[in-house]
Amino acid sequence: MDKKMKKKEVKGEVQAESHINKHPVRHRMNIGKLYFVTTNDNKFREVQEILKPFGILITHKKQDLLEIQCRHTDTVAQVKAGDAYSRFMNPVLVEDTGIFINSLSGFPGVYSAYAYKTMGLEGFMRLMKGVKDRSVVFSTSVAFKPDSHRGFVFRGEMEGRIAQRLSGEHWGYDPLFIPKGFSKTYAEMKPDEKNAISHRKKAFEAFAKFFNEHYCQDFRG
Ligand code: ITT
Repeated sequence: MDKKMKKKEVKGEVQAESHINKHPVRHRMNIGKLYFVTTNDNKFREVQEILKPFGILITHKKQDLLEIQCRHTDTVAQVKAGDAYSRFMNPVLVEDTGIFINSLSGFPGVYSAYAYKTMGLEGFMRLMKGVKDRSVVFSTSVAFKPDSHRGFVFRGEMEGRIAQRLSGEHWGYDPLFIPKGFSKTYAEMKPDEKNAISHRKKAFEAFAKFFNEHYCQDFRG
């Protein structure tokens, strides 16, 4: 990555790193369709809306991807992107999201999907009963892999707290997460309200700026 890009990204809340090699992106290129690979329809819906104002169209590919065990969503997303690229042989976008509860030493973190399926939100409510420190970070890492030898990761985070009771009817962890500066859960917000402030919005906005600066917008979604 060139110095200019690094400096610019470090200033923001998100990271943009080439993990696969250190060559800067030198040329604009027409990348055709951009595949967003996820099994989660809610993610796709949100990301589609977040990218619209940037003129970026995505094509949904529903595919389970390799998810390794490690401590950081950046690494999980990077490996998912490698797997997605080798399956589709096309520029891909993937993401990995985790909710990190401070009083539980970051649990469930990268195991958020597993914990959600096994304990459910009621399980989390039981775990957090009587716990004073309810602070939590929602984190999304987006990995963009335009070709076989480059890869970029962008992260967006939103601090908040675990609600005393579940509220609202959105998907996933939304009914228990109250973002910092608000008194309602993500699930009680309208979709565009959540999209304006969310962890996902921050991560994809960073991706979108990078993409529009370094890659041609001439693709068909
Ligand atoms: P893919 O890996 O196929 O993209 P997934 O749903 O398995 O889809 P993650 O592993 O990234 O995605 O998600 C971890 C968990 O967090 C999972 O249970 C999601 O439903 C949940 N989740 C992710 N983003 C969320 C959000 O914005 N609000 C609420 N829950 C979310």
